[in-house]
Amino acid sequence: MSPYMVGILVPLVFTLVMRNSKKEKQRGVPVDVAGDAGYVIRNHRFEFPVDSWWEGITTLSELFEQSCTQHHHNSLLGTRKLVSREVESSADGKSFEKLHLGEYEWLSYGQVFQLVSNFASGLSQLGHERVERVAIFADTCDKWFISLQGCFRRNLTVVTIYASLGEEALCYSLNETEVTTVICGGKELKKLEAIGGQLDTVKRIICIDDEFPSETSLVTGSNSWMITSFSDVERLGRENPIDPELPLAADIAVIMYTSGSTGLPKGVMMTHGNVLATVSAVMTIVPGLGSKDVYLAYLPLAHILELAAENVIAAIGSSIGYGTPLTLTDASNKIKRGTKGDASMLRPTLMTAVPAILDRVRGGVRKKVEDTGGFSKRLFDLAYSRRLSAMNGSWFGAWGLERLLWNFLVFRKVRAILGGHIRFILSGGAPLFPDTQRFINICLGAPIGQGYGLTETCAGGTFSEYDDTSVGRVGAPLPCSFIKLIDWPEGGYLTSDSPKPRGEIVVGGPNVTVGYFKNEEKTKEVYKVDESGIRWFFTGDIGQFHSDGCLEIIDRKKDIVKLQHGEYVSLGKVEATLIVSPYVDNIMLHADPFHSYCVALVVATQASLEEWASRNEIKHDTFSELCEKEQTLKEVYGSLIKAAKEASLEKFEIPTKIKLVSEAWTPESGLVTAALKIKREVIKKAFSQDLDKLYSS
Ligand SMILES: *[C@@H]1O[C@H](CO)[C@@H](O)[C@H](O)[C@H]1NC(C)=O
Ligand SMILES: *[C@@H]1O[C@H](CO)[C@@H](O)[C@H](O)[C@H]1NC(C)=O
Ligand SMILES: *[C@@H]1O[C@H](CO)[C@@H](O)[C@H](O)[C@H]1NC(C)=O
Ligand SMILES: CC(=O)N[C@H]1CO[C@H](CO)[C@@H](O)[C@@H]1O
Repeated sequence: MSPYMVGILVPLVFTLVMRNSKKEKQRGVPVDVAGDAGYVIRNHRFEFPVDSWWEGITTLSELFEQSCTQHHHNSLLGTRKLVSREVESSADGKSFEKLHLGEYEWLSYGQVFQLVSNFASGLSQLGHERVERVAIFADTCDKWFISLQGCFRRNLTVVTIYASLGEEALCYSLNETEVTTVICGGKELKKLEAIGGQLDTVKRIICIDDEFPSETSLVTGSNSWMITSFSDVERLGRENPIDPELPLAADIAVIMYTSGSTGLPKGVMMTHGNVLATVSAVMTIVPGLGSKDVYLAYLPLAHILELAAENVIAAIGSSIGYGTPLTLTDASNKIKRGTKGDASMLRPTLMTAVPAILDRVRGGVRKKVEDTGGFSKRLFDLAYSRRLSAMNGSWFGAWGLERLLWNFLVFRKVRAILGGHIRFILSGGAPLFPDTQRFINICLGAPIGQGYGLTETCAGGTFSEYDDTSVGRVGAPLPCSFIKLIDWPEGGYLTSDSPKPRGEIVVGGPNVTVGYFKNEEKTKEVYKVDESGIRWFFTGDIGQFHSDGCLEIIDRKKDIVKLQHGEYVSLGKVEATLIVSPYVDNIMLHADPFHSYCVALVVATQASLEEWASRNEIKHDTFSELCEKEQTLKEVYGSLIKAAKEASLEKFEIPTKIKLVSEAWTPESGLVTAALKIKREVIKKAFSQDLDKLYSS
């Protein structure tokens, strides 16, 4: 049968039985919060923010202990055994490490609980005092989770640090929190050694890579550290057990360092109650969570999304299998050819992902389809477009049969990339491209729940429900959050705007963290408690509510944008740097969280560019023609690079592509204010096609 026949027959048969239900579901509802300006929306199912999903449970340690008792024999933590490690070299002489990894080996809830208790006792035996803080600085793995729970059982606050923050930030955060014990891997230990002379408070290192020689001491600068292996601490605790000292809901569980927009990292303090509220909210949004689920863990645990997700899984009796971003699929970089990646070995039902990873999955599938070409490609395209139009109906419509058919014919193979059993993907950290969301929805046949939340709100905020097939929005408030919009008159966003209320997004509820560590000033600036006792965090993001109570992010209050990989770009700063080029009359840098780089619109200075053209005998009739020339673009771009280098901008701050604009931006054109400040939103609209082109070429 040709793809065209399939194309005619299948729609015909299924259109007959297809019914689209178009009635809008109300996902968020307005709520009156006493004595407060702004437009507030809550989750449609919960009248008050949810603190805890579990009766009588107020801390993460209580939750974990209860789950271990209930699910004693279930598998909890799985790690793949290393079969062999090989070095392959490519044609150009570079060498790559390839891993052959075996089956998952599991620890049961009962076993993990024992390890956690032992580790907690071992920490005390090592001499770690009650009031001292522990830092965990390592890749995601089972010992990370065990260490975390171990610290909780002693009411110790755990400091986490993004591995990507860099040396200075690492030094800063360990020093600021006066950490005395650092739990790390062998790789991280090398980094610590390099800055050892500056880490005055660190006394003990617990290395979780077992091959590391234990009971050594290391002198770095004027400091000396005692180094112990994880298994020795565990053994020490097993031989000398002591009673736990459990925390209360208001005790600080984690201080999580994230990149700050001004350079130095900020430590966000989260109580057990905060994290528990987020964990509880996740319980309500993933349909049918239970002990049969298998979760693939590979994102950094220093990220609140991953930390909350693993605590959810460990609370319901299901299993966590560990992997890494470089060994995720059979085709991953570090996987030895012909052996299995983490996903196909584990066959998970649940995953968390950040947009960059999903973009990569989509790119990989697209490339494979293009490379194969022919009938397969046409069939794929047909199936894709059929499913795309079906998405406009509902998820579980009468076209379910057609979905089964396409899944069998086409998408089964795509699903196999992630093991074939995925039923829900949680995406967070940055907004997901609508196209990618659609692609993953269709090819994996699994809904993606997309969240909006910040470390400061303990990842609480909004969440797009599993049956919401719209794209580009971030969903309705989580059960643990109220979402409020407040006027921002300077930016022209008002809650009285019609048809959609717009304004700065403020998140309130038990999920909102207590503030920044040792930074009361900043805390006071962005956290506020209202008359009714609800704690609010002012995000600086601008949003609008749709009629069904879902939120869409439309702008940012400050000219600071977070790129896809988490780096902050201060638009104003970079523009001020680049405008020194003699060819630049005006410039608007554009950056957004969908891309890892930025682009710029550059208004050319006619006089200096004409002079350059005549000097170099570049023929042209009009100035706008000159601006279109490849040579001109190169010359101007070169001058920008020079200015950027002189001001030592970071690589991600330098636009990778520019568009030369020949007409000046004037107040009359409406593109700049009377004071000649650029109006970003207006320019963005006026040049939207050019911007799209810059990103797509
Ligand atoms: C937990 O530790 C913190 C900080 O050391 C302390 O203030 C708090 O009282 C402790 N909680 C309990 C229940 O002992
Ligand atoms: C560490 O913190 C102390 C004060 O808490 C400060 O005096 C010192 O300069 C800091 N060191 C580094 C390397 O940041
Ligand atoms: C889905 O519906 C929207 C409007 O409701 C329309 O703009 C869009 O083109 C539709 N998409 C498909 C693939 O049918
Ligand atoms: C830290 C914080 O905001 N705690 C609040 C959590 O929510 C409960 C009830 O909503 C409040 O009583 C706490 O003050």
